Amino acid sequence: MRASLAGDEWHQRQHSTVRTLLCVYLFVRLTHPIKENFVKKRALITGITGQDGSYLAELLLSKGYEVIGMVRRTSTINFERIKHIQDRLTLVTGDLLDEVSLINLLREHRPQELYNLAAQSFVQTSWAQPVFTGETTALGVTRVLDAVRIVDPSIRFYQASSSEMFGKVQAVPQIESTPFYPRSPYGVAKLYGHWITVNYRESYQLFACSGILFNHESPRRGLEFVTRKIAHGVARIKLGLDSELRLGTLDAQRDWGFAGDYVEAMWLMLQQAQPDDYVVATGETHAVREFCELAFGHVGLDYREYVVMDERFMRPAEVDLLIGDPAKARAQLGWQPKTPFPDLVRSMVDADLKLLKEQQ
Ligand code: NAP
Ligand code: G4F
Repeated sequence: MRASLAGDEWHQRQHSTVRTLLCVYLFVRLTHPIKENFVKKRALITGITGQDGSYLAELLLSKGYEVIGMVRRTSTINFERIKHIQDRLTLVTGDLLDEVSLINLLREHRPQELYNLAAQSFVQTSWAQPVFTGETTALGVTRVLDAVRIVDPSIRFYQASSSEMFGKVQAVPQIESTPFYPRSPYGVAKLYGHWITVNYRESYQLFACSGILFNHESPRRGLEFVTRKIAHGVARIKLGLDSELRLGTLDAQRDWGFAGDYVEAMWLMLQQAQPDDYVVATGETHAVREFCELAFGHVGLDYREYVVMDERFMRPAEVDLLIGDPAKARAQLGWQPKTPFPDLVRSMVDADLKLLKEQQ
């Protein structure tokens, strides 16, 4: 009887100790939440000063990421597209041509995600500078991947691949398994970047994804690309600053989407359980001529009165037709484009009209 009472007392004491410890634990958890809950995810973007880099940086900031942007040294600073968010970014110097700079950046900043958007991205220039294009757009990808492998193979990696890899059309619409047939030094370089991404995934088990993105545009597009060239040209003609717009072929067809929609697909790829490759497109195609028709039409003009064909803008080999099927991205990432083609065209013309009026 005495032994059983002592046993009861012992149990009661045990319960009370457990209760006290539980209360202390709950108090500490409530007043000092675990640090991990507050640790921001950190992402590194190469090519942050470009069109896509600026939209991706905005997206990641809105999701609470700490964003590190890699910029290359230039004689004049070129932060036009990111100046509105610059105080929320950490900008660091590095170059795709210099692997040491990439290794040092990863060692110092320890990102969990890396978006490799930097490239010599203008197709026409790739014929004039094929070696430079290969160094940057092809070998640059190996340098970044190798830096990841050396410093921290757990970093999730996104490679900005391109529908230019499909080149000479082998099937319509193009999907992930459509055979590639690039038609420019740029397309060839991107194809190398795509396969080295797949190879590092399979060789070193890196979480490496290749996003095969079709053309995506915005008011932040570089002035040399045809959509922005047309939007800007239309605005200049409308304001009486120019009387004609000189272009190459009007027959080429592209699957044009809005860049702001496409960066979301990049992010989604790195949030999946497994790394994979995805086509990102609208599923619609339009000729350059249709872009002209809509853009000029938006300000009440007829493109046929202003557009002049100019041999200088013809390419040694052309990609005649691109149209992607984003079914895999829709099914697995839950991604779909939100911006209709006519809205995209009109928004680009309106933005250039506004810009030029502000400059007047
Ligand atoms: P973009 O506006 O031309 O931007 C390219 C970026 O790369 C710029 O920030 C540029 O820096 C940087 N860069 C170039 N060479 C570099 C080097 N050696 N080291 C470090 N940075 C360097 O291109 P985007 O339209 O945003 O496209 C982003 C990526 O997606 C590119 O890789 C492009 O090829 C690919 N892509 C684009 C599309 C599209 O339709 N936009 C479609 C498929 C794939 P600076 O500002 O100093 O020049
Ligand atoms: O706007 P573009 O220069 O884009 P392109 O060559 O399709 O490449 C873009 O999209 C790729 C994805 O497929 C990206 F990987 C690449 O980085 C880049 O962003 O030319 C579009 C079409 C071409 O057929 C071109 O020959 O427009 C035709 N075009 C006709 N006149 C012109 C012009 N292109 C340019 N840039 N300038 C012209 O005067």
